Amino acid sequence: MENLSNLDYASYLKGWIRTVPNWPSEGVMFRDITPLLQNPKTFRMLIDIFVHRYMGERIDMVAGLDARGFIIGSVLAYELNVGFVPIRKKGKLPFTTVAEEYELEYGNATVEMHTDAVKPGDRVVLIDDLIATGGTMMAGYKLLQRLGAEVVETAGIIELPELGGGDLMRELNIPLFTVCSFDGH
Ligand code: HSX
Repeated sequence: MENLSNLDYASYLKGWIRTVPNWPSEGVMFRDITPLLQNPKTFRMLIDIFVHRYMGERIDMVAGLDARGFIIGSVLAYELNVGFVPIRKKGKLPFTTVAEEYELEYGNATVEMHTDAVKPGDRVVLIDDLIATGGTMMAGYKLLQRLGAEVVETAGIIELPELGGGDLMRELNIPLFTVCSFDGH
């Protein structure tokens, strides 16, 4: 049986992230978290890292970004005994929404949130799987701010430093926590 007691959890979990070269396009190294989620032990360890980080804080809500942010965000919210709100890609939410457009490498994207998803003053953790350019996370951050919420921290599993999103967010004083980072695109 594996001895987990002396383990560097972040490095261990990083080892469960699969790199798929040239997907979805030539030259891209896709960081695939499905092996990490598939193994019940690593899934639990991953969630526990976030739970331990926020369980001593006053948190009112977890917001998750479409789509992998839903997987970890909803479990985190459940464990923290708070509600979960989805921030979705354009056109998926049925009620009135606020929207934020952001730039992708080619073109634009829009994320939306229900106008009653959070209340002014709510303390929110915003979560996604990965920060590359930071565009998605910052769009979610702006939506929450527009509704008057206080984003206690933005959180992810992976940061890709070469794409600059993490540095940009730190420059803008947007609090960011990630479990691990990968060099190379
Ligand atoms: C990927 O792109 C991830 O799941 C994130 O939602 C997003 C991160 O890219 P970026 O907006 O930081 O460039 O699909």
